[in-house]
Amino acid sequence: MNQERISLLAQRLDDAALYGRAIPQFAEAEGLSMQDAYAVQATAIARRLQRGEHRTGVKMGLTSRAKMVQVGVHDVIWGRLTDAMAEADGAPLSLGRFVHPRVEPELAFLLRQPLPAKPSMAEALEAVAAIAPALEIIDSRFENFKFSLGDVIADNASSSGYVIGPWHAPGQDFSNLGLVLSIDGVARQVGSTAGILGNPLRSLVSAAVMSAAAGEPLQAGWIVMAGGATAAEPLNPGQHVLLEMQCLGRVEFNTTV
Ligand code: 0L1
Ligand code: MG
Repeated sequence: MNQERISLLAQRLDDAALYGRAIPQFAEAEGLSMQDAYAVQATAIARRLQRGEHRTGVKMGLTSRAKMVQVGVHDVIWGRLTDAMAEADGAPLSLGRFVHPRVEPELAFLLRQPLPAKPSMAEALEAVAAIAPALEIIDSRFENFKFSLGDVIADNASSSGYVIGPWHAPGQDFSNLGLVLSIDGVARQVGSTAGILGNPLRSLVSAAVMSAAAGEPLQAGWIVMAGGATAAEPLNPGQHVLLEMQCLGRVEFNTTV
């Protein structure tokens, strides 16, 4: 696909995110390859960076069976994070800018050094400065939250916002920590960090491989969101959203219109 077409699709997605308006799927009609889809994603992110946003890291998507089943797409994917997506722990979150937001429980990594293109699990762990419980706000720009693999890759893996809880040294075993996602005091998702590829560290290794292959190796100071440990829950105004994670504590926000 030529760069002109890629730029047009990137603009369509970028506008949909900017104005909170859903658009029809396009991957099938456009004959989008995986490579094209990641090129659309990169071009849409470049538009954000041109507007003054800064790159903060990487998000991994569809890293758990629960997530794959929920959206009917069965491949691990990745997307790019910027500072405009970061929301403060405990702060109100206005839903006005989203199309049909959902929230999911994750584990976040903070890197203290760059990662090689194909790190071992030990090398990946060595690069981690801290880990934290985290909430990802996802929002497909496609109508009815329906998409194919190519669509969702182009749409930056539905990336929309992220909230990071308290950081902890990575000295403890975080491969199987229990977690509960509650909305308005009612447990809506119960799971474990083991839901993320059996061990969230595997997701960090995949992030290193995939982003290095795209010419953007993981950097010191970047955040890597490991992916949803459970299915995502829909968000509506007036909710209190809380993630409690064994050993790592809590992260929360309140939704407003
Ligand atoms: O973070 C994710 O797993 C999202 C990947 C894209 C699919 C979705 O929107 O749930
Ligand atoms: Mg996610």
